[in-house]
Amino acid sequence: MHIHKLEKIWLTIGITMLFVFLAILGVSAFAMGVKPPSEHHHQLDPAKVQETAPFDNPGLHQIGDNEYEAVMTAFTFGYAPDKMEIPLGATVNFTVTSQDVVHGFAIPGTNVNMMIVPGEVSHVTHTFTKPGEYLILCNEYCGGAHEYMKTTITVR
Ligand SMILES: [Cu+2]
Repeated sequence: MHIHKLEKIWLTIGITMLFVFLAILGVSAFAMGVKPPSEHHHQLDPAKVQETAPFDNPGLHQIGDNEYEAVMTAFTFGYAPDKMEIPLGATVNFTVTSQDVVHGFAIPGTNVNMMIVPGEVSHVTHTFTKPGEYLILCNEYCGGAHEYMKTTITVR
């Protein structure tokens, strides 16, 4: 079998690159101890969300002059608490977790848009300067009734 000179050069470069990459991977994994973050410690147990502070006391809590903390839990397929009333002009710090799978937390028309990961607590802050009904919806596919996963907050 005849192999063209240029093909031999390209085969040599390709095989050399493969071994260089495998050597880098091997040295970083076995000699330098680089590994995936599998020992990451979760902030809370998703199965015990209702017993874990601050999620044992969900809802809107005043924490300052016109500043509130909204403690919420996402679940298939909704949010707790279901409805909230926010005073006009208030700055709201949302503290949200999930008790089952990954959910979204987005308020269309604002820059509130975050992923809610079970075991983790997500934070976002927004100041509501316009009165009205605000929709909170899930924008991470989370199961059969994902498209019905929503709630509303009223600013007045
Ligand atoms: Cu969801």
